[in-house]
Amino acid sequence: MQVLKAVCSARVFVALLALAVAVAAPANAQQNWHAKVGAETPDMARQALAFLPNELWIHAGDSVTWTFNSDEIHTVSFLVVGQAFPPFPVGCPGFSFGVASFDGSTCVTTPPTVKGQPNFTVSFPSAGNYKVQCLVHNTMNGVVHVLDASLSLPHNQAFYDAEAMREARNLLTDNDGATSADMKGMNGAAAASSMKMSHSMDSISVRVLAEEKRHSAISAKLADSPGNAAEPSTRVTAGVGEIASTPGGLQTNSLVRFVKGTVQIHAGQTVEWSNSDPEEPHTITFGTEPEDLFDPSPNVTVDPDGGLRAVLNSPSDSVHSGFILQALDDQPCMPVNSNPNNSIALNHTRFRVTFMAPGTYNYLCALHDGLGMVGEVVVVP
Ligand SMILES: [Cu+2]
Repeated sequence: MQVLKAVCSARVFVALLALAVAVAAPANAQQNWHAKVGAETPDMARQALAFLPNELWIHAGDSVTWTFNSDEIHTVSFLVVGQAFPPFPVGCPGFSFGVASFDGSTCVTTPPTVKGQPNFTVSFPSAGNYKVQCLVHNTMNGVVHVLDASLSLPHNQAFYDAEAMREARNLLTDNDGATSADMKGMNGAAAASSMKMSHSMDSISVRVLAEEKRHSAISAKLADSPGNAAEPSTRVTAGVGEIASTPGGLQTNSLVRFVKGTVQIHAGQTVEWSNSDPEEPHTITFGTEPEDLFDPSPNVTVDPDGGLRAVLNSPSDSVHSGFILQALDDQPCMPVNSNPNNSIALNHTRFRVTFMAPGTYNYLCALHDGLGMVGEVVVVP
């Protein structure tokens, strides 16, 4: 009984102490929280398309400051329930700069932003659960839980800082098994650092290896049948990615590189590029970049299987694949999207080019060459 009394009075003491602390630091003091937008390896090849962390618990009246942290563009956007998902160049329409307030009634978004550009601070006056979304990357989102000021919060800023680092590391070390030697645009030190982080047997590497295996089986079959010069002799993976999830929402990692993108072939042979990234579109662009990056150049045709095709007669020729990308997935109970440019498995994800003349053909992704996404086709007689 004495013990119980002692425990009880200790509890009362702790409770009184907690009350004293609560009085000393009023629950309604407004706090400013911090989170990051995106992360990347030093060579920019691996991109974490993610809010880091992507789940926060704060009090009504608090604010959150998001710092942009990658050379890939992102937005911090809070949309209104029921509004049409806006294209990122359009915004809400319109954009907020520097500071904004969100209570669920009026859309707020930054313009597309990269590392080194101004932070974005959003204050949340009302309790509620608010989804944060990147308008550039559909599979990049999170949630801010805004609690009444009388409730206690589960985590402090130190927890969120550690969580951001942990999530970024998990996304950036998800290696597809490719080495720096497989990719142009990987410089020595940066390549070494990303190699150090690699672990070879994760699901992405399995995916790439499986695809390579399938390809070599096809090649063996084609070699038996004559007259298939238009069939690809060489295949290049134009980007690889993977969608991950926390309880707060989706995060995506993308390898923004042409894997084994420097290839040598004979005149008359064909190279096929294919995109294995669920989120990032890429282009395969030779020569002059067109104004319209989204659509293929006029010298591109469509194969019966939906793959795109072109023929280059000289290293000075230009051709642009347009966006090679996976479509967004269809949602249960929503109308299935019949637009072939925006329904799953019906997008152009492959580009085939036949090279007629010897020479060196340099190419790039018109969207990501700034991140180092370039390659080279050497055509020998
Ligand atoms: Cu790209």
